[in-house]
Amino acid sequence: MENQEWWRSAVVYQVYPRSFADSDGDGIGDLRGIIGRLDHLQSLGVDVVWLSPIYASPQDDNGYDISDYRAIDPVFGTLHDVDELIAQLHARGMRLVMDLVVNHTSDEHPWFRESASSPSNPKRDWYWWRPPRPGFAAGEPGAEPSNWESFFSGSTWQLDEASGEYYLHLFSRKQPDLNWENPEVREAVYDMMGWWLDRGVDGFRMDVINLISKDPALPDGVVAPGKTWGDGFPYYGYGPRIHEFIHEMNDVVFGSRPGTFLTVGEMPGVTVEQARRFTDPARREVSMVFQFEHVGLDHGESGKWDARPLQIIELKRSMQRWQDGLADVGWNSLYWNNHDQPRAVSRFGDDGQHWAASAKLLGAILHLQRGTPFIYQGEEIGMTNSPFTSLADLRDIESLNYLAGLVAAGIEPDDAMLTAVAAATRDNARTPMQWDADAHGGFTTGTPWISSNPNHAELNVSAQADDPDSVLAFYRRLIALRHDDPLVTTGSFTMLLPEHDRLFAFVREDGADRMLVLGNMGGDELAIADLAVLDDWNDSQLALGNYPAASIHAPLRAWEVRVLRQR
Ligand code: ISL
Repeated sequence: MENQEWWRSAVVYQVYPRSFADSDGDGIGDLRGIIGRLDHLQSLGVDVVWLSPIYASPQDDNGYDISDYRAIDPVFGTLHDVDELIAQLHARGMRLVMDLVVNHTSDEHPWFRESASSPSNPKRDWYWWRPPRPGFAAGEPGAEPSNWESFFSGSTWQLDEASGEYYLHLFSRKQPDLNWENPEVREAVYDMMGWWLDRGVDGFRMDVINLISKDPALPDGVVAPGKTWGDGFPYYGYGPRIHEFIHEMNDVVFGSRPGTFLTVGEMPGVTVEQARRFTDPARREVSMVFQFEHVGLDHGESGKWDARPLQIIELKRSMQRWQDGLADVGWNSLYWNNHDQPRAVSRFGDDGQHWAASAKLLGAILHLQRGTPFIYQGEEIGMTNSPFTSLADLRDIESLNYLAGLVAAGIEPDDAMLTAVAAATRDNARTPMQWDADAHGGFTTGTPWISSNPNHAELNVSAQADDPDSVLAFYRRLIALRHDDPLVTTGSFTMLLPEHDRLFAFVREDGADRMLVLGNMGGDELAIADLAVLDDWNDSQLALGNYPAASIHAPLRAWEVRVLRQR
């Protein structure tokens, strides 16, 4: 079991190729850039690299709109480069997981081009085509076949003038949704996955995989007060055939191949109960899911552009629910950051006075939970949000569509709105990786596609690489702890003091073998001497901390995390 489920003791590192390292000076990161930086990943100690999409793409959504699954976009390199990356990773004992984006393709994919060419084309049914709503003429407001709102603002339906029919796109209009009801679609996807596995990749991170099964009746959703469009999520978020499709994929693609692959289902809106089913090994669906509950806790009533302060008690409650829910069956993924989220140290920590301590604390209270941790590029050096000050700084389609939608509705974005977008935009995750103090943080010798964070002059890999007190050194220790101490993988999880609004504390346990993690989530000292839970930890050792050792009853300093070990 240990070997079969190797990913339980692994740490995954996500590379966003566009922003990682540019080898040819065109301002866009590429595969040769990644190959040139493998020493960094190896010295960090990660086991798996997950690459965001590098396939041929018009780049409407930075590669999450694929026009050829078996070709590499020239801005990133060639298939030969991928083969070399796989070989070099494997030679260093690391694995490669590819992004699999099969809820939708690009509208420039030949499948969609054929599908759109005529209603009688054999591939018509590979996508979701529908006539206008009865009683409405094509193009008339209200003629959309359902009232669903796109993740990227506006309707999920785009009119095709030529045929007078609409096609479904849950994301941008250049990302038409594949029709998984059609067995030919599924076969084509499974075939393509096999092609990549046969090339040597070790698994897939599956983009919005919980959205692939839609209720074929496409019913209208509830329109919330003040909204134009309805919520289609109940009809595609956990559709009627979702388990069947994911199980079938597992069976067809992985069933006939030796070895164990890592499969990570990215599932916005998934519940703990659903996640138990998806990750129950007996059902053979996915190794783990990426859920979004904890990164939604600072969203206000109208969503991510309407932020509210994180309540630490709510964060603890959410994490505890996921830990408890997947304790006996299934498995958790653990993350703060990915390419869609603002930087955790700015969002949940303190990117000012206590930047380093809070970055380390966030790392420790996440990595020492039960599950597989994911590090997003730059998190290991505590990269922060960027000071976006004008619209011209932004690149992300989600942010740009949102602002365009406001303008279309007659609302001129004011400073408060721009500040809210700057704090929440996905672009915060996408500024160039900060390698050194050179221009653009050493990311490119050209002009980067998105400006680098001005703090690259001080905050970079090279400044931290040899400093034993750096955030980077702390992340190395955290990863080593997981590899050296089986309790981190196997121990049970118990949240302590759930109603304490500043202390994040939990125990990992296997009989007398125990670990206590105490984290002070704030900039003021926190007295803990009178906490009864400490009484039976007197003979413990400090396994890891972000301050010089102190007695276990000493107050926790600003953003201090203390990891105690007892055997
Ligand atoms: O990014 C989000 C909110 O800011 C999410 O709603 C996100 O769109 C959702 O989690 C799905 O994300 C994935 O699929 C998208 C792509 O744009 C994201 O980058 C990807 O991670 C469509 O392929």
